[in-house]
Amino acid sequence: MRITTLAGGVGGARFLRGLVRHLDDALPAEPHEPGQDPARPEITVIGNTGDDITLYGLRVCPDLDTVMYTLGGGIHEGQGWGRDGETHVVQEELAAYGVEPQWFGMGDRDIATHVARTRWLGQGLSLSEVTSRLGDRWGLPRQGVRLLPMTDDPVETHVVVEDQDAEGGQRAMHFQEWWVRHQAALPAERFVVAGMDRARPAPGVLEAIRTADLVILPPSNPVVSIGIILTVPGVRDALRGTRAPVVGVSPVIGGRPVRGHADACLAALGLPTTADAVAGLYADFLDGWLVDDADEGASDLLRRHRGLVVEHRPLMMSDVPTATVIAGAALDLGRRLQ
Ligand code: GDP
Ligand code: FO1
Ligand code: CA
Repeated sequence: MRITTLAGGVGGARFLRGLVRHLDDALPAEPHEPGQDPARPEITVIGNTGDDITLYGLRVCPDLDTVMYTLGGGIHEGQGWGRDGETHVVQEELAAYGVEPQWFGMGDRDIATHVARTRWLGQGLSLSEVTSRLGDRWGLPRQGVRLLPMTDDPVETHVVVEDQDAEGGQRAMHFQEWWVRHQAALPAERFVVAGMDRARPAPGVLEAIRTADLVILPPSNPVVSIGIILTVPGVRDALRGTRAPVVGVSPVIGGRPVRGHADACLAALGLPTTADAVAGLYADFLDGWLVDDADEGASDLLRRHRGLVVEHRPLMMSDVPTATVIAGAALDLGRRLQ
């Protein structure tokens, strides 16, 4: 069985860890050669690279790294991003030299990932090749996971905000500056992805969607994670055209974004923070939609107007076991829609 997922950072990564755990639990107990067990489903993760940024000359890919560290057991659990057991000597030394920016926290262990990535990119490897190399260290292949960047071409999400002092009354800043430095408090007018006009999907991305047995959208940010992946040329068409059922898990619980600033992102599109509004963004390819019990009321509307199969259950991923149960429910819904 081939499962293809689209993923941002923390929400996507926690769901994927649950998915891997659920599939592991379903495997027979006898030992088997790694990669030899035909019963183990292959999971392809198409990761968002719109968050990527170059800082201190290093290429940083936050969402790819969050997925990689979470699956590899190296994530800072409390934060949801970055490395566990982290120290910050390098950034303190950079601060002593007055090197900016200091608003983006980069730990020493994390920096090693960015140094390795930047070095390999400089040697001519594609981002896909680099991501595969980094993922080997974290045991992704052993878990049946193939992590692909959505594109090998450098792209960056920028946020257009109002600024009376700027020409035209607007200015654009990197997504990370808006999200981390300004905590998404400056109302966003729109999101633009620099470089997307020249971007192509990374090798294997469209094929993974077209040939999947099941496509799952984890509870990732619908605008700046999944929404950005959907703007990669060909991705949306592949989702519309795939024979696989497409099942999504709502990132909104009880009208709240759970964590992060998805509400500010939806507001930029003129949308409320509801499970219904998120499903609307995927309406042209979505077959099944899991909402939280708290949003059950909205599901009637979704069923009647969009012909979606909507089911409800608790969707808070409080720990690995709960994420495992949620991933199992998404898989189960997908299997029933096949
Ligand atoms: P980011 O890149 O780190 O912001 O992570 P993602 O884009 O993958 O996911 C962020 C989204 O995950 C947030 O907008 C939340 O709405 C959603 N989210 C986070 N934790 C949970 C959870 O426990 N349950 C559900 N259903 N959604 C969650
Ligand atoms: N998020 C923050 O809120 N503050 C930070 O200083 C920060 C640093 C950081 C460093 C590496 C990394 O992989 C992720 C980091 N994040 C940080 C999360 C980052 O903003 C992600 O892009 C989130 O996925 C937001 O969508
Ligand atoms: Ca992100």
